[in-house]
Amino acid sequence: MRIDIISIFPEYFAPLGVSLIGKARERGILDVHLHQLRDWAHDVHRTVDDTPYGGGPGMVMKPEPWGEAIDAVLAADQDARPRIIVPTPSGVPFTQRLAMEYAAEPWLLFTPARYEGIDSRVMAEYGSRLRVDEVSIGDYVLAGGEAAVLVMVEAVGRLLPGVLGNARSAVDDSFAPGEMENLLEGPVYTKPPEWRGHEVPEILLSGHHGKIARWRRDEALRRTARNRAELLAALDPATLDKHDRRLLAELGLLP
Ligand code: JEB
Repeated sequence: MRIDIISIFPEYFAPLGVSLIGKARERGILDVHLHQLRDWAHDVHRTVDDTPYGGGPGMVMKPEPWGEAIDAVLAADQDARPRIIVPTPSGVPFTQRLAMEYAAEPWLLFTPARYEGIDSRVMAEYGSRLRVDEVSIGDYVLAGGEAAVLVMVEAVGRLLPGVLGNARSAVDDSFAPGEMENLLEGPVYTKPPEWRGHEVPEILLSGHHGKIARWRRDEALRRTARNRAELLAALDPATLDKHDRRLLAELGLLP
């Protein structure tokens, strides 16, 4: 997969050289291209922002540098078109489903902004020619889109074939369609079996794989009920077995 990122802070993306994503790049699974937006601002101060039409606080990013920068990225391959992802607090929620959709694309272009965001005509211009998604990573306000891009590249990158070892597979993830959809993962433990008086739950040491799977599912249901009631409400009743129903009834969570 190719990923292009246009930003006034390309140095913000140094973490993409580290750990899982850094390894994926070394191995040629991920090809990341960073671009300085100001390279396409031609005045002496390399200005990328201006005052908002209609008044109000803050500044808005000018369309011309973004247009030239995006055109230059598109020109890198005449035979392909990237999916464009614009982080914004007013976008559609970034979910595991969207991460999986992005992981199936050959080419992504991220356009993290600063100030109050990008002049909306940039999204209109490219939205008429290619797919442009305005996406939010959560209901809180960042100072710019860069951290959101780091989050999305990590969520997408770990789904690419060959990035996670076969020891761990993305099908076990919370939020992934299937078994764990709308279920949080329960607690995890490693050695030693006792630490500062806290014991590892005995069942995990028992070697009874069937009982362990059942215990883990109970813990996942309990944790989901406690931390994310709205996810529990969204559980497909068809995915609940009789043990699930009994546990939820014990917790007073079934009609
Ligand atoms: C993303 C951003 C700003 C109003 C407008 C702009 C660019 N979940 C999220 N929270 N905040 C952002 C985001 C995502 N994705 C985000 C891009 C930009 C915030 N800002 C600051 C603040 N309020 C500028």
